[in-house]
Amino acid sequence: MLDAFSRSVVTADASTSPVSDIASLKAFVASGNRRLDAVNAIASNASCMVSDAVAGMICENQGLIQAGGNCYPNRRMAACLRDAEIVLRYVTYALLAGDASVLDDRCLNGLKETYAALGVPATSTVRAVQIMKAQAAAHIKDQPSEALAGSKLRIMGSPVVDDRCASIVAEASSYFDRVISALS
Ligand SMILES: CCC1=C(C)/C(=C/C2=NC(=C\c3[nH]c(/C=C4\NC(=O)[C@H](C)[C@H]4CC)c(C)c3CCC(=O)O)/C(CCC(=O)O)=C2C)NC1=O
Repeated sequence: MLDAFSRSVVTADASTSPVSDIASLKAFVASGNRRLDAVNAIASNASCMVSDAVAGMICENQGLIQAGGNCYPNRRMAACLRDAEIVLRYVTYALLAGDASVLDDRCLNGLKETYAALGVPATSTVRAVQIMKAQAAAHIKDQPSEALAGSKLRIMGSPVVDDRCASIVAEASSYFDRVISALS
């Protein structure tokens, strides 16, 4: 598992050169508090995000909870909720580290094959991950929509920078995209 610092050391070592991307590491340090706020925005809302994403996935495809569906019976429903939570947790680890290797090595490696063997439908999993991607962007920007969140609407109140945290939102989105492409 690597983070932004160990990644730059490993990359430099591979070409037997000194560490060269000091400027990007400097930016990583400078935006550290923003990164921690982003991780907190996801982690503090994780159980709400997971249950909403899986509920949304099922609303759109109710066969999942009927006999023969992969969220039926309750044992599979529980496994599905657990998996969505695992994925979200590893995305927060990658976001904290500024590197996708923890997500790749400990969560996504072999997941597509496991799902194929168990009959877990990839398209439905991808849909749940897409919903979590949208939720994460809203929470990092601290702009969850009233229409979608209803009575569960929660504003964190952490400082939001001018670009509404576009760069950290883009980075978080890239980790969700990584999950989606690993399963597709
Ligand atoms: C640390 C990383 C890690 C991951 C990612 C992981 C995933 C994982 N998900 C599994 C099962 C499962 N995963 C699902 C998930 C779903 N079913 C659906 O219809 C939805 C589309 C989806 C939820 C979004 C289900 C239903 C099972 C149980 C399948 C079965 O036993 O038939 C299994 C098989 C063993 C078990 O049931 O516990 C593994 C290994 N385990 C790990 O240790």
